[in-house]
Amino acid sequence: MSDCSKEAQGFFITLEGIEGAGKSTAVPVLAETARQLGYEVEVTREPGGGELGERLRKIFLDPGLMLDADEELLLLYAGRLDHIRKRILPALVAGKVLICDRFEDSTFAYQGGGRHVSLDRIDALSRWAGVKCRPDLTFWLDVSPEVGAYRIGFRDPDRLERESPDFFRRAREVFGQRMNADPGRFCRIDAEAPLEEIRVRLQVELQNRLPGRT
Ligand code: Z5A
Repeated sequence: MSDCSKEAQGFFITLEGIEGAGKSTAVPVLAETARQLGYEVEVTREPGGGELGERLRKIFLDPGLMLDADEELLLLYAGRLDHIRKRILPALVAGKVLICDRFEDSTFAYQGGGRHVSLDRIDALSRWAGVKCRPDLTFWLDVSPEVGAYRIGFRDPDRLERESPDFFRRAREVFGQRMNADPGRFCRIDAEAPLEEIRVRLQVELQNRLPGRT
């Protein structure tokens, strides 16, 4: 775990990608693999994770509300601080593998890329909020907006899912930029591949990257 806390001995994994990329499908595969490697595993998500974050998630995704980008950012960081203090740090200090379905890269992709907030401004907010947790490993499940939208087409869209394909194209672009800026942390998975292929790739990548347990 980078910079989260000196005592944090755990391993922080995040999953990122646009809607319908298959993050929720991948989480149990990673959790099971880490358990088989002898780790205690905790699974969480953003927006959400902590009590405050889960309440704010309902507001954040409510299609009946109009929120501008700054209001979104402040909601996200309020929930994130609570999540870090009450769930992420304690799990990492306890030496667990913590798997989080979305984290800060999503903010840069959606509020930055999608909503056109300058990435420097988001960076400044993150610093102001004192977010020092950096994932050890980020799986970017990369899918086109068309395939992603098709996969989730059957359900009632939440507030973000009502955005245009261009919004998701910009978000996808930012995930790519963040991977290029920090290639050691990211593992890109072709999320349009068959599920079984993705499952095997996730298992192999995790086995290669999780520090051995003695
Ligand atoms: N958001 C934000 O704006 N800023 C932030 O800082 C954060 C979040 C943290 C909620 O996230 C929204 O919050 C999200 C970004 C925003 N909005 N959007 N869009 P979420 O993670 O809770 O919601 P989501 O991204 O919309 O998740 P999702 O649509 O459920 O996607 P997923 O978890 O990646 O996909 P899935 O549920 O695993 O799979 C979807 C379907 O595709 C399902 O039927 C699977 O069986 C199928 N699937 C998955 N993989 C495959 C493959 N390989 N082949 C065929 N079918 C597949």
